[in-house]
Amino acid sequence: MDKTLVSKSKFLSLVLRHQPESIGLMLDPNGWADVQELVRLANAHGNRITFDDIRIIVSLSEKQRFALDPSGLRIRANQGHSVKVDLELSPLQPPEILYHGTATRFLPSIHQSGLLKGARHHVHLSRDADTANAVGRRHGQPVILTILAEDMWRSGQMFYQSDNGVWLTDHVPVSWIKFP
Ligand code: HQG
Repeated sequence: MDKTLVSKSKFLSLVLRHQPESIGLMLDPNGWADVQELVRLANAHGNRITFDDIRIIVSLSEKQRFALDPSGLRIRANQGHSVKVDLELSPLQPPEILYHGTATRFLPSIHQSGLLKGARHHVHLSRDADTANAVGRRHGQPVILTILAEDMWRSGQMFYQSDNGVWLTDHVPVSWIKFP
């Protein structure tokens, strides 16, 4: 994706996950926005974007950050929200092991409180260590934590999977984390 599209994609993340009100956009209770309205409001606020840009970003995003509904008229972010939306995720049994990438500077605090969801709806976990490493690198010197997900699930903790395959849970207590 070229630089212009990357910055347009970041703008979509901002308005569909965190600050729809920054352009006066309304998300429905399940996080959907009307694409035409999004385009109109974005341009009215100086963020140049077209319907075609959106279609290209949705299809090129390697992480499938966004989804268009079957009609193609509505769009939402698949995960990562800080605004309150109900993605209607169904609880699901996780694989035995999941990974969480973080930065070494967060380790003392994680040792104390486990993994916290912070501003997001959930703690984000990955199926593979490479993805976790890339997620951790965004915050500093990366470190990969191994999560005993299936045991945690058997103990009664809920897991969900977003439409783009990210594993989600509320909180990972220290007892289910294997530190390197
Ligand atoms: C850390 C991206 C101190 C946590 C990625 C992380 C992901 C703690 C940071 C998605 C802590 C939060 C989410 C504790 C957790 N003490 N630090 N007790 N518990 N942390 O960005 O998981 O590109 O909110 O380890 O690919 O990094 O946006 O979460 O380092 O899927 O589509 O607090 O964002 O996706 O950072 O990333 P974030 P994340 P997108």
